[in-house]
Amino acid sequence: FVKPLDIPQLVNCLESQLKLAQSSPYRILIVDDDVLLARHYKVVLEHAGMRVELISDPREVLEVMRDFHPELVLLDLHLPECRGYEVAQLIRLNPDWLRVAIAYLSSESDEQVQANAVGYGGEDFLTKPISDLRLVSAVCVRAARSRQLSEAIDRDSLTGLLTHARIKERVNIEQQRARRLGKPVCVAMIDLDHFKNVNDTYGHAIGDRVIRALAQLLRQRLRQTDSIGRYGGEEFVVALPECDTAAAKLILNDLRESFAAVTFNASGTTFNVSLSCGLVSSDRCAGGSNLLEIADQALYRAKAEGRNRVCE
Ligand code: GH3
Ligand code: MG
Ligand code: MG
Ligand code: MG
Repeated sequence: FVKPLDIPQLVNCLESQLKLAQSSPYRILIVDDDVLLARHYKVVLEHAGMRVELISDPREVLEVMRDFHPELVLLDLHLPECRGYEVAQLIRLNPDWLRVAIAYLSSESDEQVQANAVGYGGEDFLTKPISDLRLVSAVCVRAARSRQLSEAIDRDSLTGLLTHARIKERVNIEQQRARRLGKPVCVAMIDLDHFKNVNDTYGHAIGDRVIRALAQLLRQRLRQTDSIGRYGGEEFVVALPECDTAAAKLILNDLRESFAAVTFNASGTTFNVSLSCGLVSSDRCAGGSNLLEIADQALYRAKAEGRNRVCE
């Protein structure tokens, strides 16, 4: 029997962390051979809105991590085949899991043993017995931190837009979703015109300011459901789901004109920068087409035809 948690009391101190979890619950992996106790933890954490996987055999850890993508691993120290710190060490060997938080949860009370375990890669040592409230708050705070870090890693540091890898992934996901829904996704590749001149004339710092200005304009103008990424130095990719070519062309031409009208100040003068854009809609291509490649070809045509234009 699990007594319901005093959620209002929790929410007071965990408000921002719980808010983060509303869109998608935190994923917690518990590795513990004390199945009864671990099941209790699972129920408690699920009651607080998290998703929990439970394993008692440490040999399953890597496989479950690959499928479940936990944000926090709660590790027992004394396991049948090995020690929890060996599992932590194994997880830390794989750079794909840098963003996963690891905390021990064990009845081990020897401080030297605890310190050694933390030295192997777990960040923290929680001790059993642990109250439900303490468990939820400890797990929630660590999972939230892990998610915040993870989201930061996926963002380009100059612009805050999605990184190259993440926008490529988004384009693929949207392409599959478009096929399922029978509604097209439009993908645009945008590149600043004669940007080398901007850097050469006004310096790199001013060039950076221009890149940030375009990022800001894209964020302002596009919908919450659109994806925006910095694909390369002065190249951007946007994915516009549930949008046909005609609508996308209007949006992008509007953006193009707005950006060309932005006046930048540097070295006592003013200047403007234009952009070129290549556009493709998934409903004009075969199923497995590489939309980014086709958008890039359209961008090449926009450059060849004189720049400051949108081509399909
Ligand atoms: P085009 O109209 O054909 O695109 O000409 P361009 O000069 O814009 O094209 P090119 O690809 O030759 O040059 C892009 C320039 O963008 C070269 C590089 O120095 C600059 N660049 C790339 N990344 C950054 C960045 O992060 N900051 C700044 N300031 N410049 C960058
Ligand atoms: Mg144990
Ligand atoms: Mg350029
Ligand atoms: Mg370029």
